[in-house]
Amino acid sequence: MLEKFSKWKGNRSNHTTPSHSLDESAIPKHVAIIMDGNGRWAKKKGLPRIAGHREGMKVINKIVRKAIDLKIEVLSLYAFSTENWKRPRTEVDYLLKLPERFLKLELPNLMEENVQVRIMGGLDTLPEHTAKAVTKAMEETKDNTGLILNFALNYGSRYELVEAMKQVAKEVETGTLSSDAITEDVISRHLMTADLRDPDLLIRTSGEIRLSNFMLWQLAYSEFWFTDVLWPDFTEHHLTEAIAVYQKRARRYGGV
Ligand code: V07
Repeated sequence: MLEKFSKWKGNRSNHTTPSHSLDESAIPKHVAIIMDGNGRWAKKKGLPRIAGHREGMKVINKIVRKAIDLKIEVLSLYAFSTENWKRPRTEVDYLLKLPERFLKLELPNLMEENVQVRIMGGLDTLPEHTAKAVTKAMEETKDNTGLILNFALNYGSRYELVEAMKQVAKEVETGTLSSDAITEDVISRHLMTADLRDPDLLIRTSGEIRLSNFMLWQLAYSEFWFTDVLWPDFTEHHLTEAIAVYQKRARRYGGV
């Protein structure tokens, strides 16, 4: 029981970890974040949910800057899930304007900082204005060699797996692949993260302890860090703390 509690101790957010206490040789290369708690943040302040989403968008810049500082290679952010379509129409409409808004403000800075923007998720069922804005960002930044900023937009992991299985089945059907040759690697290479390494660290804010259909296959061996902090209140210090906890665990279990 004591062991159980000591494991959870590391999850408490005191945001006191200074980044200089991190081991620079053991920074997670791929960090994935479920940015949860925007609506709750707004409710607590007596504001409409969309005010929480807007505030949550502002946090992304700070975290991207910090990820660059720390030399994280890939930052995956869960922006919009396939389940999010079930939200009220006005909220969905607002959410799907955020990619354009974000990119209008930030694309020049992201270019400046050599960031490569990627999207994983179904672009075909998004409003045209959203799909256009993100496609433009991907094209403009495709040759950048710095941080890969990978937005999960209209993404669902089971859907991703179904699509991958369909492609694999097609290759078997047409004879380009034998069913005996299907390996974990073959499946991985048919996912939307085909050329990305698996996340080393998953962060979820706002106190929910579940994956909600996010990168189920890719997170098989990742460390998880959960915090009660709501996404609009998340700072670079929380990211540092999550990485400090990740490093302690990696030392304990030997090898990253
Ligand atoms: C969204 C702000 C962050 C908190 C979580 C929900 C609301 C940035 C983007 C985005 C997406 C693609 C892209 C550039 C930016 C975004 C949605 C929601 C749907 F290429 N924030 N953000 N997209 N929120």
